[in-house]
Amino acid sequence: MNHEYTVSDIKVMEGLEAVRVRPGMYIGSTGSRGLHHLLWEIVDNSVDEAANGYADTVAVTLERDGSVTVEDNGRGIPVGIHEKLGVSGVEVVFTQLHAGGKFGNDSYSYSGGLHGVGASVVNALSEWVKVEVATAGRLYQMSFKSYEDKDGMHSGIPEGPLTEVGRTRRQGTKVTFMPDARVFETVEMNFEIISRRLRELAYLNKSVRFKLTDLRERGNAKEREYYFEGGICDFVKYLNGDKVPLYDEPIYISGRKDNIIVEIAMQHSDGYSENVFSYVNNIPTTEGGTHETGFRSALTKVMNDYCRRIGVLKDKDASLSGEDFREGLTAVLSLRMQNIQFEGQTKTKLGNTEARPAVEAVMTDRLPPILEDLKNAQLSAMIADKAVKAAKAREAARRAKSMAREKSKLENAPLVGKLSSCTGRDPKLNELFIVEGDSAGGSAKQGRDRRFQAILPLRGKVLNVEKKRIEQVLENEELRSLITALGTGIGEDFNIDNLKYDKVVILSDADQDGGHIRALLLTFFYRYTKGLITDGHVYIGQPPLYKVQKGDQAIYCQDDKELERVTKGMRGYTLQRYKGLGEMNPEQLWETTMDPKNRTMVKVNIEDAATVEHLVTLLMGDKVAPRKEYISEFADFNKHDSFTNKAKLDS
Ligand code: TSJ
Repeated sequence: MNHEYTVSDIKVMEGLEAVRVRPGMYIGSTGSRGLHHLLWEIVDNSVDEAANGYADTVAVTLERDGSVTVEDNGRGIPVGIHEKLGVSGVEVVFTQLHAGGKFGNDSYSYSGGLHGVGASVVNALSEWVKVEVATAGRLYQMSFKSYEDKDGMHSGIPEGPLTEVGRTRRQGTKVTFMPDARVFETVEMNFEIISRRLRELAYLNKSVRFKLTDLRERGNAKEREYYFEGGICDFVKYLNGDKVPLYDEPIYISGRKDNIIVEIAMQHSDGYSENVFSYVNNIPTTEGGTHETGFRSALTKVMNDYCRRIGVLKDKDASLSGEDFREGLTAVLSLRMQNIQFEGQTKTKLGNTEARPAVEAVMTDRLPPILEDLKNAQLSAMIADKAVKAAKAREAARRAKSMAREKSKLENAPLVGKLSSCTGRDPKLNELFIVEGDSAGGSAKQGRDRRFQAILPLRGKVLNVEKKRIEQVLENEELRSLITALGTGIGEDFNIDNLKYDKVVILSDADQDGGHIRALLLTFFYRYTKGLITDGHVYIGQPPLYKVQKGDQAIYCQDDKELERVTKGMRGYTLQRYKGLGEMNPEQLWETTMDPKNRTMVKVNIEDAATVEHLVTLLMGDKVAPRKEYISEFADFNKHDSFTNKAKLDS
């Protein structure tokens, strides 16, 4: 770490050509994800510079012509001539694959890791790149271009060497790139995705200012700025923003062990769910891993010790379980370390064994004095008290659960009575439609293909599980019939292998009520059967909003935009607007919404757990005021409902 970077440290491995041939190998995909990956590659460099204390501002601009600019006020990419290659550092960074300290073992970099393939990959996959470096009073420029001629494709070719173009008082690096439309299926960057990630980075890198400007729409520039002096403490407050915290300020712990930097912020609320968001080198570790394990085990140990010391637990008492201390806990865990290894299905699980003892050491070292601090007496008592209550509730829940199991055995028949099951027995082919309202349920029952489609009609509102412990969930009839139909069990008992349907489709009206029911169901899935969502089994049916009839021909439209397109220049048609699913007859419902050949369904996909979490608590939590605000902000619950926007749904 205490190593001065020089231009010759940059390692040189292979030519740029490989990148064009197999873009997926370098950036994952050539879809929207891969496109944004280009931006993260560049942003990572600026974040590194800021994390090392040399820059405090990172600005992203979506330019009018579709190019993207990233600018920081750091030291500037080295402009000196590389010893072995004989060209400037800037040229090396943009033309040599795997150039950059990140790939050396004595790397200075803490960011990237998942990204970290470097600026050369961005250059290879861009039509052109322009670089400006301002350093030591001088401004330098260089540009690169990709083109095709009789010899084939040439990518990322310098248009000339790095050139000094004048004097400047500024300092920093500015890179503009034009993603190549010949490579990407889409070259349209998404303002919300970028905004969300920059906000996250701002939380994870306190006191660094992140700016986003969107100039693409003429006369309608959009701007966002993120800056959090409190870092991950502010993140926790934001996540808990709609809950009732048990104490005002999050607990903040930081330390370093064996070259691993550990930062933790945590705060309990009066809710029941546990929400731990972890990151390594700014990368979300959605599947958890060794660092989270260390956090949980240390929290349990330290808190039990504390409870014994203050007499909440007596000698004869059994220790409280970890989950008791995590009831209502929101925590953000951020590590910085080298040579990170990812595991798990989506490669978002930290595998480094050394991370666990490092987190444990920092927690065991720093948490006790905070608990013991007289100023924090109330905080400590609140946590202990909450855990004791949680333990009692857990015991009650265990009893209720086994009762519910017994009960459900007895009442199995009436419970699944509401479900119209399908005749086919292959779960891989079967679909469960959860339909709002009895009349729509009736139409769906008649209209479906009973060989593989089952219907579960919902009467009235679904229980808001966000405000309930598991025993109340198990007492709710509506949810019990759903749980029985799914076959997977819930919570700790959840087992995806027992899922009876490949697709679980929510079918609700395209109005506010329908949106609410959908949000309630998604909340239930999110809290109790998360695997259904992460494995991609949950869908949202998209019934049409309009029917355009001309003669004996009918065209269905999903939304106003489609209606406009379809009816443009058309005359002499009749228009029907469906107020709800109930207005459709069985044939129409089949044709438009259920028939796999015609229907559009949107798959629910949790990409951004922190945002979904925030959203779930915002929509379902105790505080009403922010929820109202949110609902009016997203009043159009039809297609662009909150989950569509925030959790990112893809067709
Ligand atoms: F991706 C990129 F390489 F194109 C890029 C790099 C893009 C952007 C917007 C910024 C950067 C960048 C690189 N910002 N700051 C730096 N800093 C360095 O590369 C740097 C400067 C000086 C020294 C040194 O040891 O003197 C070391 C480094 C890594």
